[in-house]
Amino acid sequence: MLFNNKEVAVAKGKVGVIMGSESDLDVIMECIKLLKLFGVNFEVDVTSAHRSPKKTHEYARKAAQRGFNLIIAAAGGSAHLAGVIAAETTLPVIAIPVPSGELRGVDALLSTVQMPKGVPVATMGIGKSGAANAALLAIQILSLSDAPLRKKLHGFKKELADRVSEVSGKTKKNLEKIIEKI
Ligand code: RP5
Repeated sequence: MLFNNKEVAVAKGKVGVIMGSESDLDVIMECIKLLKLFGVNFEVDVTSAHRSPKKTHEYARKAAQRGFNLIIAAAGGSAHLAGVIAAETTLPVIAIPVPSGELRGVDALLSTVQMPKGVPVATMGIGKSGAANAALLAIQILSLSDAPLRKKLHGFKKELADRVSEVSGKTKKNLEKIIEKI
């Protein structure tokens, strides 16, 4: 089972994972867990488009020369982290809108997804599922030039499908029992 596989070889590419605040970590762990599971190299950092703009610009400018193949940027509030990074690099940027404050991530989603023409950001869904999908999208991009990683993705997909079959089999039996009693 891929989910329990501890012996994963290290993939070729490297991902930069950044978050706007340490308070985003709980959500970002869903991303980090999957990157680790697939054996992808990554580096984590905290930088904010609003609170540490200089560091954020510097990070974006140096990302390619530091060997990153793509950046995953997570932020909440009126999130601008992914957009600011995308403005300064040609690397693909994947955004995770983090739920925080009164609007619970809808603010972060909207401020990230509707980028101006010319500066794309691949925006995931809000929160933990978005964080997991950010990792998977990054892995899919890296797998274009990494056959062993692609093989792991096929295994992952098969596992997802097997689980649905298992659960749907049980649900079907339960439903049949309930219908019989009606
Ligand atoms: C954003 O503001 C961060 O990404 C975080 O999601 C949100 C709240 O940050 P803290 O006030 O918890 O540091 O910049």
